[in-house]
Amino acid sequence: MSSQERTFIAVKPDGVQRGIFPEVLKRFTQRGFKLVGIKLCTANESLLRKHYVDLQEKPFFNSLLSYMTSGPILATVWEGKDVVKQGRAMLGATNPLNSAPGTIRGDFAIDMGRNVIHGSDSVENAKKEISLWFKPEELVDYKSTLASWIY
Ligand code: RTP
Repeated sequence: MSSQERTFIAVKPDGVQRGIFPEVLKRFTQRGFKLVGIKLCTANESLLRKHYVDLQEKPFFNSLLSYMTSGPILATVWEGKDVVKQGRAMLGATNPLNSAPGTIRGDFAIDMGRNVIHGSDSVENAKKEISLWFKPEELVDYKSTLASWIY
């Protein structure tokens, strides 16, 4: 299992405006994952149509676009073993009513249409999403100087 696996985690506009983003950074950092990219940005419709290409036909697609363009998003990239799957587990189920306590959505989200955070659902989608949201020069490569087992 590669310790250089990467995932794309985005704190959605409600998560930024409600001040939940420091908690997200804290949880991923404490879990031992390495932050290799971070920026506060606003997403335009064309980027979101690419990001959510699989959901274009869904009845909630327009409200999803309005939600995701309603304010800044904190876009981040994290690196570490199994980070895609582990990250999804840390997020919790899409619908906060089904998200376990202790997960980010289970602890902070109120409803499905404002569920605080996005995380890539596969290694392949993570690669696509990272290249959609970040330029290669916005990502950093570095190794822990503390120990070889720390990312
Ligand atoms: P995400 O991509 O944001 O991490 O969420 P996900 O994989 O857990 O869920 P997905 O099915 O990809 O849906 C993307 C986002 O669309 C909104 N949504 N609303 N029925 C609804 O009203 C509905 N279903 C999904 C949520 O914000 C979800 O995170």
